[in-house]
Amino acid sequence: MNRISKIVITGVLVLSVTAFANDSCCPVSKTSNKVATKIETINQGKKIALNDGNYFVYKFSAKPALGNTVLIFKVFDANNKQITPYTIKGAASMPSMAGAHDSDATIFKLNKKKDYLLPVGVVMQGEWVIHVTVEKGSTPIFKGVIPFSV
Ligand SMILES: [Cu+2]
Repeated sequence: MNRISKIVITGVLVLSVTAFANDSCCPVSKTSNKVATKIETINQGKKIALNDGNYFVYKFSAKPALGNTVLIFKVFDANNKQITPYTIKGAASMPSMAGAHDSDATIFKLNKKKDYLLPVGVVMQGEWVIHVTVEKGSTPIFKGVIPFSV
């Protein structure tokens, strides 16, 4: 093998390795719009990864009790900057009382602090769930369920 072809081959290898490295460094590209295929049970205060490299955390405004409580979502990019690129929807229900007090999927409202807020009306004691969907454009990139008891 002469010197020139060695250089050319090395160059091609370096290029392909670089391309591969880029892929493996960022498996979730900013432009991916992958539809969520499962429903994850998510915990208050934990970082929950989205499939585009961003993440969110949630909490309740206060420990859920009879009456109104507010579910608060905060979304961050990979640099921990708070962002608001999504439509987030939530629907509360009691699994043991199918249909009895299910709320329709409601869009979280943004406040000035860039928090996503969803008021949740708790009308009786027992086990509740809130099904949440994070939509990017019209693609549901995340589906989760938040169980809580009152
Ligand atoms: Cu009930």
